[in-house]
Amino acid sequence: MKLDKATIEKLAEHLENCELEARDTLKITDEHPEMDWDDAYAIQDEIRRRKLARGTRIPGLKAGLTSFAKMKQMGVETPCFGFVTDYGSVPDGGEIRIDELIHPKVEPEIVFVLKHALKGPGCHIGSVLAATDFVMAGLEVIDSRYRDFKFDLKSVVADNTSAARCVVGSRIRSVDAVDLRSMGVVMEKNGEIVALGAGAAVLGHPATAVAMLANHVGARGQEIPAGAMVLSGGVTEAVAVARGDSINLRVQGLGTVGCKFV
Ligand code: 0L1
Ligand code: MG
Repeated sequence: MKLDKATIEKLAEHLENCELEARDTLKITDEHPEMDWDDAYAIQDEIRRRKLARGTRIPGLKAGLTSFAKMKQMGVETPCFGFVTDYGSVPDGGEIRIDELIHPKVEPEIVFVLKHALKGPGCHIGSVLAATDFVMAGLEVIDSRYRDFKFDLKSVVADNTSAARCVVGSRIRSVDAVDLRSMGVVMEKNGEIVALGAGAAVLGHPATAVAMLANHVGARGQEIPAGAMVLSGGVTEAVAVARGDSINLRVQGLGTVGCKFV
């Protein structure tokens, strides 16, 4: 690690305030170019600690930058990992207030809910499928706190991988009732198709992203707990939204999920 505890706490407070006040900022590596990956995750962990201390619940974890399209867009080869909050979880068909966000984008996700805890090292697709209770369709609203999306991956990790809101559908399916690789995904904005994909766009199989997350948290002495939901990552590129937009996602075998920006 290159940053001391006080700097990590200061950066976490700054990024969390930007999130809570819907205020943007310059990327933190501008002032701290020496920052390493452990620092980036330590800042994210400190944001999480601050929220837990205030009574926020963390219903799940997320993998980000898992689709080949998004990795190409960001020029990276590895996913990143973050967490989702109770106040960020919106009911299916619910409203999301645009004035609580900076420059939101929406992406389609396949969401896993675990019946058994998962902890790396050594997790693979099989471990994930065996530990999964059911899968659901989901929308993730990402909202990078960085001005004009000028960021690098370490800054994004520190900023809890741009996590902002998520919506999950109500149709649940066991993993053997759907084909997670070939399942089609169609996302519409105001009735127009804006993104199309298939489960395999997420690292060849969305369970791979969950296995990578389990190996990531395992390397840090943690686990994905039983009952947690895991957002396996955007199947397509994220789509920008504005006040008045309605998003509807259809995932083959998993029904629909939607939200409206007000
Ligand atoms: O969920 C994700 O794929 C994280 C994306 C982080 C970068 C961005 O805000 O576009
Ligand atoms: Mg995502």
